[in-house]
Amino acid sequence: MKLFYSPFHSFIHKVLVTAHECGHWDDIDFVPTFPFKNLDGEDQGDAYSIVALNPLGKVPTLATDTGQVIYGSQAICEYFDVNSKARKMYPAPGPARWDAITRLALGDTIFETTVQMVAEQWQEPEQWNMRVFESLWPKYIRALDGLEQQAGSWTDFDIGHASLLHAISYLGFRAEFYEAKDPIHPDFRWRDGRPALSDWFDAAIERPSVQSHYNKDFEGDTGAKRCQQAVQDILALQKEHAR
Ligand SMILES: N[C@@H](CCC(=O)N[C@@H](CS)C(=O)NCC(=O)O)C(=O)O
Repeated sequence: MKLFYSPFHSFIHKVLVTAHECGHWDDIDFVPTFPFKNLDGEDQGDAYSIVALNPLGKVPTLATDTGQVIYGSQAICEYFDVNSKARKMYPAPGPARWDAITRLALGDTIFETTVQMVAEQWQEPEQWNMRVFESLWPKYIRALDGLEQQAGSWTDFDIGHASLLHAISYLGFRAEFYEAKDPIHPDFRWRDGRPALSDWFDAAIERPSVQSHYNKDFEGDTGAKRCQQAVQDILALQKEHAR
């Protein structure tokens, strides 16, 4: 199967963690895809476009060995889990599951809205929509403070935890390494005042599924031609399986 994704490993990817935990890592052909290069249009045009597979043009997008396309990180994680060759990331129906998928929703929303803040700051400061920052920060602070209360009791590692690693690592990355400082919390450090969450994070990132990619450079071909060849391969596979 092929996974179209941004090979940007300065933060943790929930889909990569889940692929690894469920024993699919070695079955995946990772296809570097940079969807935002399609938007700036400067040097890439639509070179990394995957709209022939996914109308949203978003990563992550998975294509199975029969050419079936699955997109949306939640759908991909569920596919990996249902077909797991190792452990399960989604607990059986019951309170533990609702808790896990609620944390999944929380982490995913924090990640996606943090991307929204980053995109806001691609513009000149005078064009930033302050409402974006003003509305999001109270949510993050409430969420992180709530997680601090829970973190000490987490013993398992489920899909909700993978999503939280994704969200928190990206929040931290944005705060520490992005050039444009946040207009409300310019020196934000998620660890401050949250020792239990911080300890949990440090232990969780030792998992092989996180070490598989976190802070490690992608070592394959990241070129647009490779991406387009992979798109063509999937389209050909789909024709073959439609016969
Ligand atoms: N809900 C989607 C969100 C994925 C998403 O927003 N991907 C971004 C990169 S982080 C993207 O591909 N953006 C390109 C675009 O919006 O055109 C998921 O969880 O997979």
